[in-house]
Amino acid sequence: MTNSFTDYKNTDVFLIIGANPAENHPQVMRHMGRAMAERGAKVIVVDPRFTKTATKANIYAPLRPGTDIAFLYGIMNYALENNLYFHDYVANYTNASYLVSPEYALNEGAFSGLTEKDGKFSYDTTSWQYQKDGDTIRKDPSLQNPFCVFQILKNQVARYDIKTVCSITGTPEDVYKKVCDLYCSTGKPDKAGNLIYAMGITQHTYGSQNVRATAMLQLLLGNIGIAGGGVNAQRGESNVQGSTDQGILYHLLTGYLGSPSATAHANLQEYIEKETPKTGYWSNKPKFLISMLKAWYGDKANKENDFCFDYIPKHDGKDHSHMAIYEAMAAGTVKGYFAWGQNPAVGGPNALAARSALENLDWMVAVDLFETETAAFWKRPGVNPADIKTEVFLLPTAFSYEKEGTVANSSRWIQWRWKAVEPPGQAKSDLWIAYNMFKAIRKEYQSGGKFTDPINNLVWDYDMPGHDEPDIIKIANEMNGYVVGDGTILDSFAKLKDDGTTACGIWIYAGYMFVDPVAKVPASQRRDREDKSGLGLFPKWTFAWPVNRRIVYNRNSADPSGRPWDPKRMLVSWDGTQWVNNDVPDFGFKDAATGAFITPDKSAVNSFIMTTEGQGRLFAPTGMKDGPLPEHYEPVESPVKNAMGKYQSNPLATRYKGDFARLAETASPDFPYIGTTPRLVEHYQSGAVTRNCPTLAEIQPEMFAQISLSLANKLGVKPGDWVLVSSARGEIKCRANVMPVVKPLQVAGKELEIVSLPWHWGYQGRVPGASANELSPAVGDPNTMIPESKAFLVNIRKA
Ligand SMILES: Nc1nc2c(c(=O)[nH]1)N[C@H]1C(S)=C(S)[C@@H](COP(=O)(O)OP(=O)(O)OC[C@H]3O[C@@H](n4cnc5c(=O)[nH]c(N)nc54)[C@H](O)[C@@H]3O)O[C@H]1N2
Ligand SMILES: Nc1nc2c(c(=O)[nH]1)N[C@H]1C(S)=C(S)[C@@H](COP(=O)(O)OP(=O)(O)OC[C@H]3O[C@@H](n4cnc5c(=O)[nH]c(N)nc54)[C@H](O)[C@@H]3O)O[C@H]1N2
Ligand SMILES: [Mo]
Repeated sequence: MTNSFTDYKNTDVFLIIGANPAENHPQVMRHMGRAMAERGAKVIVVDPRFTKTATKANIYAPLRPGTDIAFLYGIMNYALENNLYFHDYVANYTNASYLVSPEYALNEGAFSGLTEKDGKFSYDTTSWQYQKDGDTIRKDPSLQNPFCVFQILKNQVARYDIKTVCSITGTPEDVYKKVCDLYCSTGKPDKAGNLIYAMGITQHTYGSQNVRATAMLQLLLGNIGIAGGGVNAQRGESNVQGSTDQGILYHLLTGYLGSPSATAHANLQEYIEKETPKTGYWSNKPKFLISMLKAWYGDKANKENDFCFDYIPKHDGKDHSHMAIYEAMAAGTVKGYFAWGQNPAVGGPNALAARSALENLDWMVAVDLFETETAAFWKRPGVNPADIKTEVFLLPTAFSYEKEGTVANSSRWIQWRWKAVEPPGQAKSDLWIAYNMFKAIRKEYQSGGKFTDPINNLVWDYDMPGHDEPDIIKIANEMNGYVVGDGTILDSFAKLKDDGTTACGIWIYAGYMFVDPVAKVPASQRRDREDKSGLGLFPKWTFAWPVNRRIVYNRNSADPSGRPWDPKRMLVSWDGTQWVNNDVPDFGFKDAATGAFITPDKSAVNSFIMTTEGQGRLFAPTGMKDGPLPEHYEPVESPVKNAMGKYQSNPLATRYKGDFARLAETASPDFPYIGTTPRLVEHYQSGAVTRNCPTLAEIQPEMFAQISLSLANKLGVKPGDWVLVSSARGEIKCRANVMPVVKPLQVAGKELEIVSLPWHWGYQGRVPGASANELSPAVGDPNTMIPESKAFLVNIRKA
C-alpha cells in the first residue's frame, strides 16, 4: 500500500474495487467506519457480488468479472470530459506533458510493436519510448501536442464512454454515472479518494494492467501521496508482504532487486551497467546489491572477486513461476519439491492436473502444521498409494504464536512478534528447520561436489550456545544492515555504500532493528501510540519501510512551491526557508553533507523518486510486458466476444502445456456461466488451518456454489440441494446456496449468470469438501503469472 490502514480515517471517498475487506481484512471496516462516522466519508463498492462490504456502501456497482479496465477507463474518461481531474497535479507531477514516439499506436486493440513467433506474442517496445533531444525528454507543458501522453490517454479512454462501458461490464448506467460523479469529486485539492483493491483486480490475465488502471485514475485525481488517498492493495497471507520484500519470488533478490541473468550479466560490472538507471532513486542500486552480497558472503566478498557476484544463481529468462513449475513437474523435469507453508493441491489452478503432476516427483517435503492435501496427495481419493513412487516427508512446524520474528503487513509495517507458547510435539520453527537444513547441506558439500564455494562460503554463524534455536536477533540485524568495520547497526539505507564497507540483507528494511533512543528497543519492537499530527501516522509504532515513512510519494501532497494542497492534511510543507514535516519526506529535502534545506523547485520535478523520470506514469514506456497503457480484453474463458478490438484475450497471456492446456472456447454452449472464486471470513485460503479448527469447521462446514434466485429457478434447484459444477478441467459436487448476493447481469443484450465458488475445501481436515480449483484454468498474467482465478467458464446442474 502507498498509505496505511490507520490513514483510512482521512478518506473522503472510498473506491473498493475487487476487494471484500468485511470478510478478508476485517480491520479495514473499523478504520473505514471511523471515516464514515467522523467525516461523513462515502463508500463505493465495485464487485460482481453484493458482498458484506457492499452492505455498508453508499453505492454498490455490480460488474461482470474481468471488466475492471473498462470500468476504470470510463471514470477517467468522465473526469477528462467534464474537467473533473486535478489539472495542476497532473501537469506538474505526472508524465502527461511528455511526448511519445510518433510511431506509437493502438491498432485494433493491440499496441504498436506486437510480434508473433511460433504462436507466441511479444512486444518490441521501441515505439513506446519518449521523444528525446539527446538525453532530454521532449515535453509540451500545454498538454496539447497530439503525441503527448495527455492526448494519447484522452484518445485511449474516449472509446470508453458510459454506454460502451456498461454494455461490457453489465453495470446499470444510472448506477455507473453516480459512481463517476462521486469518485471524481475527489479530484480537488481538499478531497481525498482512497482506492482499495485486492484479488478481484489482480487474478486476471491482465491483472497487472488492472492495477495500472487503478494507479492512473488516482494520478488523474491527484490522490497519490496524500493523507486519506493512495492505491491500497489489501495484502494476503499475514506475511506475504514480508516474503516478497525478502526476495522469495524467483525473479527477484531482496528488496526488489532484479535477479541477475545468465546471458545478460556475465559479471557484477555488467549487471550494474545494464540494470542501474542514471536517474531516480534506483540509481543507488549498486549500494544495495553489494551490501547484500557482503551480508551473505562476509569477508569472502571483496572488490577483486566482484563481491562473490558469481555465487548467486542467474536466471535463464524463462518462466519459473508456480504454474511453470507444475508444468515442468508434469513433464518430469522437476524431480524434487518443497511445499513449504503452501498447499497447492487445493490452492493452485487446475488442481486435478496439479495433483497428478506431484506423482512424477522422486521426493517431496511438506513443511506444515498439518498433513495438508498436498502432503497427502499420494493417498488422495481415487488413487492407489502403491502406484505412486514419490517419497514424501512431513516436517511439523511451529505456528505463528509458537515462534518469534517479524511480520510485515499491508501498511509496510514490520512488526516484531514474541513467542506466546511452545510448539507441540516435534514441531520446530521454520527458522530452525531452514537453519539446520542448510548446515546439513553444507556438511555434504564439504566432501566435494560441483561449485561448492557458494555453499561453503555463505555466512551461517547464528548458533546460540545453550539454545536449540538459532540467534534470531543476529539474523535480524544482518537483514537490517551494519557497518562492516565495527558492526554498528544502520538507521537508514542512505548510509549504504558500494565499496564493501557496509552489509545489508534487505536495503528497504534498513532501520527496523535500529535501537530507538527513547524506547530503548529496536524500531520494530516499539509500541508507542503517539500521533502528534492527528493524521494517524503513528511514527513511533513499530517501523514502516522505507525509513519509517508512512505515506510514500508524499512530496505530491504539496504544490510545486511546497504549500500543502490541503493544509488539514499536511505531510510536508515548505515555510519559505525550511521544510516542516509530519511524515518522513519522500524526496531530497536536505543536503546530506551540509544539512542545508533543498528548495521545493528541485523536488517538484522529481516527486515520484522511484521512476527514472521522477514523475508519475500515466503512460508506461517500460516496466509492462503487455502494453504501455491498459486495454480491455476478455478473460481467456469468456461468454462474450471482445467488443473493443480484434484480440479476444490478452495476446501475451501465459498458457501452459499438457493437462494444463485444457480451456473452454469463447461462448462455449457447454459452459454457459461465469465461475468465480471468492473467500469467506470463516476460512483461510486452502483451509488447512481453519478446517482443522473445530469452531470454524462447525460454523462453515460445507463447500457450496452460490447462485442467483433466477438461476436456481431455471435449474430447479432449492437451497441446500446437491449440485454438480463442471468446467473444461473437471466436475465437483457441492451444495447449492441460493442468495441474491449474485444476480444476473445484462451484457450486450445477453443475460449472464455467475456461479460463485469459495475455494477453501479439499479432501483433508475435519470438514472435507470439493475444491473449486479443480475447475479453474491454468492461464496467467504475462507480468506476474498470477492465475485467472476470478473469471472462467462453468456449467451447473442439479445432482
Ligand atoms: N478470512 C480470510 N481472510 C483472508 C484470506 C482468506 O482466505 N480468508 N486470504 C488472504 C489472502 S492470501 C488474500 S490475497 C486476501 C484476498 O482478499 P480479497 O481480494 O478481498 O478476497 P477475494 O474474496 O478473493 O476477492 C475479493 C472480491 O473480488 C471480487 N471479484 C471477483 N472478480 C472480480 C472482478 O473481475 N472485478 C472486481 N472488481 N471484483 C471481482 C469477488 O467477488 C470478491 O468479493 O485476503 C486475505 N485474507
Ligand atoms: N481459485 C482460487 N485459487 C487461489 C486464490 C483465489 O482467490 N482463488 N487465491 C490465491 C492466493 S491470493 C494465494 S495467497 C494462494 C495461497 O495458496 P497457499 O499458500 O498454497 O495456501 P494456504 O492455505 O495459505 O497454505 C499455507 C499453508 O501453510 C501452513 N502454515 C501456516 N502457518 C505456517 C507456518 O508458520 N509455517 C509453515 N511452514 N506453514 C504454515 C498452513 O497449514 C497451510 O497448509 O492461493 C491462491 N489460490
Ligand atoms: Mo494471497
